[in-house]
Amino acid sequence: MLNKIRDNSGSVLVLSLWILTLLSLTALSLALKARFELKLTKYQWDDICLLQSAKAGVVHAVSVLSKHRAIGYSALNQEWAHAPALFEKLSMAKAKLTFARDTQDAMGERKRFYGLADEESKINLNHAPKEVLEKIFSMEPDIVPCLMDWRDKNNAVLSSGAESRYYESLPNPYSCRNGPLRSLAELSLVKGVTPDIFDEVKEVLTVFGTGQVNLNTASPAVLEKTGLTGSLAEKIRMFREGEDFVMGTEDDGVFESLGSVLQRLNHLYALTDEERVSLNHCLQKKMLCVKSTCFRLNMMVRTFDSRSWRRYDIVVSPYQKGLQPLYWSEVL
Ligand SMILES: [Ca+2]
Ligand SMILES: [Ca+2]
Repeated sequence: MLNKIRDNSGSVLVLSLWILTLLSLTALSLALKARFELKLTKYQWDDICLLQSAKAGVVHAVSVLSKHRAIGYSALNQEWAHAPALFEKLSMAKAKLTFARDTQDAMGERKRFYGLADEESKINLNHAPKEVLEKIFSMEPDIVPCLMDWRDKNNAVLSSGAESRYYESLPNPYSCRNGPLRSLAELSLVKGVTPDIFDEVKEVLTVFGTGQVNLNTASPAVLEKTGLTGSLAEKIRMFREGEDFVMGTEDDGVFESLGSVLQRLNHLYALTDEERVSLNHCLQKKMLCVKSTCFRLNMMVRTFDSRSWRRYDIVVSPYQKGLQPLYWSEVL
């Protein structure tokens, strides 16, 4: 009898220990879940703060650009292009913002500017004539008719081109745009454009802006692809750099109007006939400008404790569309 009572006491003790263990595990699980949810809420709160701060950043950038609205030209020595006080370490809403633009000079040296980039410093794929596209895609000329088919409204195939019939026969089919490209990434959908070719050309291209190239901001490589001779593109670079040989400083040469370009260059450098012809050709074809209309914001946004961050790629057209961005993408 005594043994039976001892056995029962032992079983009750083991059962109690099991129940205690189960209760402890349940409590631990609830604590972990509560902690996870708290953390999740913090990150969701961070997301909201980062997005709101990025929107405040767009308002800030447009307000800086609006100071230049009445000036007849856009140049790299204006504060939208580089002003650390305005663009390097900003505190807006609930986060820190940095607007940076990385460039590479002719020697391959990289330089960081704190400011915005103008889209008219690049060639617009939606407007570039065939002769310009042929210079850009000289490594694979068949891309030119394919790209022209991609952006024209019809489904008539150009020689060596491709329309929807081709794209819809692919293993992962899609339709031809038959209209303007909406982002530069769309170029990689065009027949013949491999990842290597895309990487090779992406730095000189855009799908935003008027289609004209700004003589005050475009690189010599872009100017040459637009149709100017290589030697004239170099003379324009030297003129813009000024006496300190640095672009984006006070002594920079600036073209205030298209009408003054030939006179200002000729005053400093003796232009050859070939250089004059290339300049006049581009001017007559209305391929050049001195004022930009679209600007790109490469924006890094961090929470004040640096726990969360986002990088945004945004394009605005402040003189035409105001605050509403033409393009907004989170860079992963
Ligand atoms: Ca088409
Ligand atoms: Ca300079």
